[in-house]
Amino acid sequence: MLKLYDLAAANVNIRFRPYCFRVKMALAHKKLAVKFLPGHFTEKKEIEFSGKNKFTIHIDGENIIADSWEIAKYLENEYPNSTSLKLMNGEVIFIKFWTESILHSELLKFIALDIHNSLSPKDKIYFRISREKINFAGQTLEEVVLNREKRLPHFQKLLSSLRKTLNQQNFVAG
Ligand SMILES: N[C@@H](CCC(=O)N[C@@H](CS)C(=O)NCC(=O)O)C(=O)O
Repeated sequence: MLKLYDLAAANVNIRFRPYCFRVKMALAHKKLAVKFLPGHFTEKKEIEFSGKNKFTIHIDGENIIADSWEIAKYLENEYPNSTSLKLMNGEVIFIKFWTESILHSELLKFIALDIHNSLSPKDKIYFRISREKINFAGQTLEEVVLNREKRLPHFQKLLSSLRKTLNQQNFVAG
């Protein structure tokens, strides 16, 4: 059985991390069954065996693969008879980079405090300190989400090409 470590909130049924979602979508696309193992920001001991300090970690028997893109490549190579992820298609690469450089950071400006509030007490401290420093140049999470309703139209505009694409076809990649 394939296994995937997946970051979780205080309630382990709440999973919110985008890179883990990518792998879940890839596994679903390839119709591969997987067991999800919940992880936490401050409990990285669980994934020490992988030599990495970030989720996403995927286990397939003896094989341990880290990083969502590497996992996708691995799944393509190891499971060639299931539906292809078409990783080399231009639009897939474009979506990967657009998501990482634009979508994630813009979305985080809306939901950072909600993520924080859903975490366990220890994870809350870690998330606040790391995100305020790394993602928001010292702004507090509360300052970051301030006036988010007013910023919504701008964010919706950023999504307009996606929206138009999905009005025309069921999936971004056709
Ligand atoms: N490039 C990696 C990024 C992995 C990543 O950023 N994982 C997040 C969860 S989605 C994480 O583990 N963060 C832990 C931390 O910030 O301490 C991938 O594609 O999997």
